[in-house]
Amino acid sequence: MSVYQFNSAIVRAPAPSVVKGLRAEDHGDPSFPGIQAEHAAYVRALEAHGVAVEVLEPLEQYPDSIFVEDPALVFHEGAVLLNPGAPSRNGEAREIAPVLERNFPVVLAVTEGFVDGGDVLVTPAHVMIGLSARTTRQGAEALVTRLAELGRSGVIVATPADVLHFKSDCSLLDDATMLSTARLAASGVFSGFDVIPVPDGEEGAANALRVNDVVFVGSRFPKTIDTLSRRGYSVVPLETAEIAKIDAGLSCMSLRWRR
Ligand code: CIR
Repeated sequence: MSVYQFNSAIVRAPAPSVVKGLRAEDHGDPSFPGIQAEHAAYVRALEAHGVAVEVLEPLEQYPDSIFVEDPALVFHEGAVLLNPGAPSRNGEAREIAPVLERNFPVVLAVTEGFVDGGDVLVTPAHVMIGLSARTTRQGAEALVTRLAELGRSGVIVATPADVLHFKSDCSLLDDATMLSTARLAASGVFSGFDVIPVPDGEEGAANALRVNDVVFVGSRFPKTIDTLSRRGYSVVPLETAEIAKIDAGLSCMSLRWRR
């Protein structure tokens, strides 16, 4: 079973406070109806491709809580509660803990250091953990230990400077192929993979999402869509212009696993 075969997902509906979500550079607040529309289309796309989606209640006190990928990591065999590195997001782990308890036979936790799920890339051989402004070495080492308890191998890698999350710059397209920005691929971290570089100027497209037989890609990135289509991938373009204003892409809005 490939690591991108999913039949279950958890998402969280956006609260009005999402327009105040964290961002590295301010290009103006996103629109709430715009984010709702992008989120709804994302949920529909998951469902259309064979994924049963549980939609959690919005959390007004946590503007970024729509990005459920960051406080947890999930697998068929169990879940890991993470420890988000942004102070305004740290409480999201406590909010999602009961949801994990309800869905997974085993729930482990990272309690030392900090880890955001956006820095965690699951590949067939290893779980890659990118050190970043959100993920500390202590947190990454704790996650490697938790992963070993689940029978998985974790490797700690670097995230390019000034990039929010490791997965802001890459996504797994199939068992052997990685979509990556040139800046991340240049680090050599994907040796052993066939790397498809995202075209210049479309760096934001690197956070795509393989789901079963399709790849979700931001519809703002025509060159990437063309490249992947020519390589034989079945691309589902999704609007991301509003969530991009708060530094988000397509992996961050769900936790996905094979139940
Ligand atoms: C944040 O800065 O935490 C949010 N505004 C964006 C989180 C995106 N998460 C992800 O890529 N996994």
